[in-house]
Amino acid sequence: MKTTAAFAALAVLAADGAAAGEVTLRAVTAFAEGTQFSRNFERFIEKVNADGKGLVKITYVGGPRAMPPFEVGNAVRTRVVDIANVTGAFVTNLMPEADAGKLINKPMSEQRRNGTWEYINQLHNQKLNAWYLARQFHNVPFHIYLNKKLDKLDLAGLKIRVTPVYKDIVEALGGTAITTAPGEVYTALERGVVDGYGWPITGIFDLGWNERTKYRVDPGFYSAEVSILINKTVWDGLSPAQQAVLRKAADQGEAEAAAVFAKDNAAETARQTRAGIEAITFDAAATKHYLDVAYEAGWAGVTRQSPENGPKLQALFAKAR
Ligand code: 173
Repeated sequence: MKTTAAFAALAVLAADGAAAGEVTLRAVTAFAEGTQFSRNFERFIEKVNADGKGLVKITYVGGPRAMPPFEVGNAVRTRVVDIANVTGAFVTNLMPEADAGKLINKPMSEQRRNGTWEYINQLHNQKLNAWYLARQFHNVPFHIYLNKKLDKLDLAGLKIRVTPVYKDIVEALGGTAITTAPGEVYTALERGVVDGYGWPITGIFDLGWNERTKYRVDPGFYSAEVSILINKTVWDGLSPAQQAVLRKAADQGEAEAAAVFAKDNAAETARQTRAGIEAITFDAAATKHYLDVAYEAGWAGVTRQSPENGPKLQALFAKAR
């Protein structure tokens, strides 16, 4: 409590000085520092700090060692921190629809043109008191990784580590879903508490999970979504020049995403093969069934969590295709 109050007091002091001079924003990431899904944010911070001299500066508090990933949404909402790198699956306690980000796999330039960004931003405003500054990562599919071989698409009897991203697909395929933060996956694999886990195509080597992984189910499905959120009160209090510094760094990250991630996806797939991780594949009909189950279960899950906004998001995303 004490720490939280102290964090908040500092943040208020810092941001209220905004228009006058240089504002300092405190940042956290929901992913381990220096790993795949934080590096983009670390580049963003570097750019803001380079371009923003005298206007805006970001202090990087760090990752899950500083704050548990599932608490990051609330920390932005209550201004315990000012700005965060986080995925929708970690903030569903406040915004159930946030998990739908995994189901839209379109460049942000397109989402900003066709109203998708605006709609999602409004939801963030209302539910998280946050401004949806940038989405990074698209075309970075999720996979189910296993330590037991499958001869058909059936997870019955298997315990799979999930977040909201994979819960519906794992259960639709008969598996037992066990929710954990990424920081608990290695130990869960080591102790045999789980037989596998969901994760994107990239990043397992950063976490050492390759040592505990035998198989990857192909193809991948959906796309990783990791976004930069800033407390809305803080955002509204910034001057146009300060906002422009953040905007420019965010735009650069979004624009670079496609090329950078396509390269990373290919490199990490090859690296998994070299590390002895075997792809489990199925024939065309079973593969189609797998993807159909993934998307049907995914949308059904979003609509179950948010009967009001689920169908609206689905319609918007269909338009984006
Ligand atoms: O923890 C997760 O598996 C998860 O939900 C996620 C989401 C985006 C990127 C990486 C992991």
